[in-house]
Amino acid sequence: MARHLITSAIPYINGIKHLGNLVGSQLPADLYARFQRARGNEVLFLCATDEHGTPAELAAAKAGKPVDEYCAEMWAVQDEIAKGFRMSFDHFGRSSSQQNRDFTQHFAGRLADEGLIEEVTEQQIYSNTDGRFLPDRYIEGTCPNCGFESARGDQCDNCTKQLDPVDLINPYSTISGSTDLEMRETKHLYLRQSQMKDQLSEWIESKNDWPVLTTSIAKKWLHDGDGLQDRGITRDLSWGVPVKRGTEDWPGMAGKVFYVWFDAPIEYIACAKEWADANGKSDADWQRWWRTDMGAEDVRYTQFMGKDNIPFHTLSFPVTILGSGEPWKLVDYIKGLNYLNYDGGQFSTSRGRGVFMDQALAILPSDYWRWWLLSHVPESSDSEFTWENFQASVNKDLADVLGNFVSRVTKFCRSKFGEVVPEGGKWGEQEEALIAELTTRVRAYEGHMDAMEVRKSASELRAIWVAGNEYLQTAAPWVTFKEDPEKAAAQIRLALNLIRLYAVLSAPFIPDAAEDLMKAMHTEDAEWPDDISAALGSLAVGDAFTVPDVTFRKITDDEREEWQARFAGTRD
Ligand code: B3M
Ligand code: ZN
Repeated sequence: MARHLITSAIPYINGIKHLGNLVGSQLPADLYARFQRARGNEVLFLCATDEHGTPAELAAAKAGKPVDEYCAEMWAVQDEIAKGFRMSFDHFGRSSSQQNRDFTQHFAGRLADEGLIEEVTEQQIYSNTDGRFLPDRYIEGTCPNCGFESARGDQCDNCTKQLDPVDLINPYSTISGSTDLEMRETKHLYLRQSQMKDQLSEWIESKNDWPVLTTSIAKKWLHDGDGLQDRGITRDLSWGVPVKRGTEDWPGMAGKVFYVWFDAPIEYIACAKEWADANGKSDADWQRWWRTDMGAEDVRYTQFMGKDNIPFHTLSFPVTILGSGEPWKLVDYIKGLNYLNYDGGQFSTSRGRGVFMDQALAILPSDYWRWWLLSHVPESSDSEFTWENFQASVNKDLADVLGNFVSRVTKFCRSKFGEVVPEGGKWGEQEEALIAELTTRVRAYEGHMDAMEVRKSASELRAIWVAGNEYLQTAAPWVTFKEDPEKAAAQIRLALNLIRLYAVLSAPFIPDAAEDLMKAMHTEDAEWPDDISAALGSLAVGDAFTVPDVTFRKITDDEREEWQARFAGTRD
């Protein structure tokens, strides 16, 4: 039994996420976690909210709430919505947890002891109008790298370059819009990433099985221009993890906090401890996932994230854990995702453009969205959501292919044999051919799922559904029944078993429908079909079933038009 540690990038706390965010990390991570569990492997799947930094402060200010209260409320909202989309997290943590404070301060102390932290007195941008320093998102301006006009102080959304507020051209305060800015002296801690450049390069070079998207972004920031720069890891803010050296005060750093991108990835570790603490487990229980001296050397660790997050996960976070000199588990595989666009433009949280997770669930059950999003995941390039495409995929794949198969088989059986698996007849050539095809396809599906090739997995699964439909069409039990009812019984027995097989194979994509089908078939046998022929004998002669309600309904043209219009503008 293999052991999989799986983390999804932790979403910012500043509001409900849109479908682009969902498909950019949580959803493919959930697919993989569900698949690995279904194969009988041991999985620890973690996610959390990213609660520090300027995004949280700005959103709380906008909501007119104290930031800690705002975060607690939004965590509950995000948790509820994640459940709505059936995210199978073992724990949904919070980066503002005590555990994460402790780890963050611990790592800073270790890095300082290893000589990897430098104290720098520097000039930072201070807003006279706002009476404060303006780190990160408190300032915007033109990107010096690509010319994008609303680059944020910490990173350009357009070209993904990590920035320093002082790099911006024509900067202005995002609190007041003021350009009355000056440089003032302040002291900060810098992580000496440059010291670890060789070690990091070697590590990245060894990852030749990683997606090109991931390694190309990592190598770009390692080698391009001035290469790997040292990074400021503290800020003049009040919300965040207070700067400490381990448990000791850090001289000259009172009143400052760690930079959000320093503590956020550490939450992957802290979240494992939160999970253990919340479930009455011991330290050894989480350490066996994270400490190579405690059993984590045989864990396979996979991270999922959007491409804008790749530099932090391939460079900054590895520097933090490698630099600590302690035996922490390093990531084995990074699945980087591109962007999903919305109807001719970008999804945008700040502009409220696109469909947000709560809105999506209000109009259709999560499986409809999961199927479309995963089968159109922005894997090798950006992809686009359009209502036409959504309607077409749902109606064809889910309603016509899978749903229709289930409905025809169960209803036909009920009318001719009753709601039990019928007796009689034997499998012939057609059945053997189907089993051979399914065996090939299921092995291919497993291969793609293991490799996190999400689109290929979805199309293989669709092909597996189609194979059943084609079998039904050619076997035509409704015709066979007239001359040879025994043969029709054998055909329907196989087709009923296919429904169970489909439920097991499809559960990582559409868990609710899979569960409904299992219930309709009155079975709890969720065993993975290592042997297709044997798997098609799971439901035995005489076993009862119930004709299920409509598994997937079609989206009408009227609905499509209505939703298209409703989501054309921006959310208020
Ligand atoms: N919160 C950015 C995002 O939500 C950031 C990810 C942190 S992962 C440690 O896309
Ligand atoms: Zn840029």
